[in-house]
Amino acid sequence: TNEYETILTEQRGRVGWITLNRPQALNALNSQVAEEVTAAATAFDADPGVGAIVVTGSEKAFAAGADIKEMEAMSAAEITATDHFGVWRDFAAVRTPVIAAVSGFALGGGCELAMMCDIILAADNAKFGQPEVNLGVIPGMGGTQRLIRAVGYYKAAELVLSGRIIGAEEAERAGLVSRIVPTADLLAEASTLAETIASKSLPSIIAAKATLDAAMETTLAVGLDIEREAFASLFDTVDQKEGMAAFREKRPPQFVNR
Ligand code: CO8
Repeated sequence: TNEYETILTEQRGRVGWITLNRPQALNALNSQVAEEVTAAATAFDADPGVGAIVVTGSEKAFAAGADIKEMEAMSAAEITATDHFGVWRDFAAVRTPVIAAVSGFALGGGCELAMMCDIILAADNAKFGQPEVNLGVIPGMGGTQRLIRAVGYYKAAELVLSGRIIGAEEAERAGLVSRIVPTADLLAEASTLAETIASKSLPSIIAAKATLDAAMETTLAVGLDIEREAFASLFDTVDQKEGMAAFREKRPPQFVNR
């Protein structure tokens, strides 16, 4: 399909693909990209035929940040009044698991977009950082908050305060990245992972993501309550009975996603 100008979208089996496509600006995230990525992700989210989403860029750049040229002349009042980039809240609220397949630069808003996803797969050439202090500003799409939750206060503080850019290995050691794969294999690995997730029962996957998300927001006691309730609710699904019967009968389950 090509209803968008700054991204490419495609559904392959039960996986929705969103490819950032502004090569002339290293996929810098302007307002149009924000709106199109969010619209595409929201549409995939609403489609029960989609069980996982992959967001990726080019080999050189996942995304080199928010669009500096678009922001440069803005005033504080304008950023606030237009809720510049508030649309990303709707992207982060997507209930379907989203995999960021990162090759090349994931800087500033690019790193923040990756962190709005549930899983970050890195190509061995991936580079992550929050270089906003080099521009006289700070991260504005979640970088100070999500990076701390991902890598802990001290690592995040060093990166946000210095603007230092890290490679895939350091990002993996820090826990930002779940796995590093050879650059040439990134899309195939992302595809296999997304297909694996999309092959599970959708209600269980949606409940798992919602419960994982809750852990980012709340205390252990409240999070355990949320988990217990979500766990119990799944025993009303056809797929729970099927999954457990299939185990007992030593055969693969046939999930119907309800
Ligand atoms: N915005 C706009 N254009 C960009 C951006 C960007 N973030 N990054 C690269 N480009 C453009 C370049 O201007 C250049 O365009 P042109 O050919 O017209 O001059 C083209 O992409 C290619 O870039 P380079 O020639 O610079 O490529 P190099 O390979 O030499 O360098 C780098 C690659 C190192 C990635 C370099 O481009 C760079 O440093 N980019 C900026 C990285 C950065 O600072 N990112 C943070 C941006 S600020 C941010 O993300 C804040 C988020 C919060 C916003 C929330 C708002 C509410």
